[in-house]
Amino acid sequence: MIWNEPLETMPRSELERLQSDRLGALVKYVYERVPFYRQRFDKLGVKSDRIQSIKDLPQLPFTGKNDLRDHYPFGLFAVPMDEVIRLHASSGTTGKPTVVGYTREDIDIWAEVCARCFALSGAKPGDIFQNAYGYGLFTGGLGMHYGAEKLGLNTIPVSGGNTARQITLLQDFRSDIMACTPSYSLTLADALHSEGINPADLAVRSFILGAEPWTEEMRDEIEAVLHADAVNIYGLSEVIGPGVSNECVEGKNGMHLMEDHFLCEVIDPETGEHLPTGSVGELVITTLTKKALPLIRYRTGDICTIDKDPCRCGRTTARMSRVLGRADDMLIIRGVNVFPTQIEAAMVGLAEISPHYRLIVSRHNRLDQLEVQPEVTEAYYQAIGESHFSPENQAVVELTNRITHTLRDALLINTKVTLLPPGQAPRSQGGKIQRLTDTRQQTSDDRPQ
Ligand code: DLL
Repeated sequence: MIWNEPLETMPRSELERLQSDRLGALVKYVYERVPFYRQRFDKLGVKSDRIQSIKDLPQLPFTGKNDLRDHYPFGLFAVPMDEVIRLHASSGTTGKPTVVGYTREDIDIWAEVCARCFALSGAKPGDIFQNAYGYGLFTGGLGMHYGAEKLGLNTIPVSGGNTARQITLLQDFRSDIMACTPSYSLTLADALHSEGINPADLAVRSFILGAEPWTEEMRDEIEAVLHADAVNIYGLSEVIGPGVSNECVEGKNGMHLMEDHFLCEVIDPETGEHLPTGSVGELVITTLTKKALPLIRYRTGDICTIDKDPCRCGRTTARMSRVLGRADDMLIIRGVNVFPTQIEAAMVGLAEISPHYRLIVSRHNRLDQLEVQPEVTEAYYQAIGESHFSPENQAVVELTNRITHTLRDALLINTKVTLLPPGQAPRSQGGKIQRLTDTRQQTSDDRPQ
């Protein structure tokens, strides 16, 4: 089922005309209403009435997460607060979160794009839908909720976690569709297994999985253990929340972008150059219809490709690949966003350690683990004595524990800390320093035994 057939199967030439019209109106809208954009356009000499086609897009400036932070909390809003009916915020750990606002019209658009996602995932009106994305400031729960109601699903707002209750609902309500993070679907599979429940006896046809990176290998595993389709959904708070794109269950070969609302391009993350269709690069999104927080060329930081070839499901919308990585260095550890700069900032006051460190992210028993390896100072190393510098040494244990607590307070997640002798952490070779090793894509310990 295609939820909005006229818009989702529109010939590309017509779609591009619609996008051009909307882009022209948007540029005038933000110039008139958002001082930040007026100043940026003026500085760059962008004349808002000259932007009339999507071909003009590269002339426009980018917007970044920092711009939202610099105008915290509501400084980029384009409408007065009495027109804003909802606020959400991104899952920042320390510092200021990114705040996003919605007018009534924005909420309707959000419900519309999420309704399309459900149809893409194989849901039909009347299906029972178990929504295991978190309700709250996170956009996952409420975003999916409104889309589900719009499509006409029996919506269960169970929210995230509480696996025993999720299983009870799956069994007693016989949910047809479930939405959660991909890693949680595996936790659920484990719990079903240990309860002796055969997932094939449940009614779920489709799991709608997103909000964090996952792989084709994980899909194979999830589909095999849960006896259901696993489809990918993508989105980000700044742009709307879930609903930017979603795979079709027929193809499962890239996520259909809601291109009448979101104008998407791929750029070179280093140079900012707009890249031809099919290139790997950073996804940049211009919101074509949002009223409260319209964004021009928002840099998502997500690396992907875009494919405009026709899809067998009949939709004409372009498809984005899985998120292949992050352009910046933000890590998502068990759903919490962590920036290496936060780790540095937390450790900077500790006299015993040098500014050099290594980060290792891995996955054990399906849980992400962040290991921080700070290097101790030469003075500390000499004071302990080279031959006594070992994880068992009492002083090393004390310092390790102290750093672990400091990091937990700063990041709100548990990390493993291992001290390195002087000179062992990576140094810049002239270019960008590579402090991070992320083995999550390669580890096989989260595969079925
Ligand atoms: O995660 C919105 C969402 C909720 C999407 C529920 C899908 C389902 P944020 O918390 O702002 O919003 O995080 C956005 O999460 O820039 C990506 O890096 C990552 N992300 C989201 N979906 C996917 C996905 C929500 N399917 C950030 N694959 C984005 C990989 C994803 N990464």
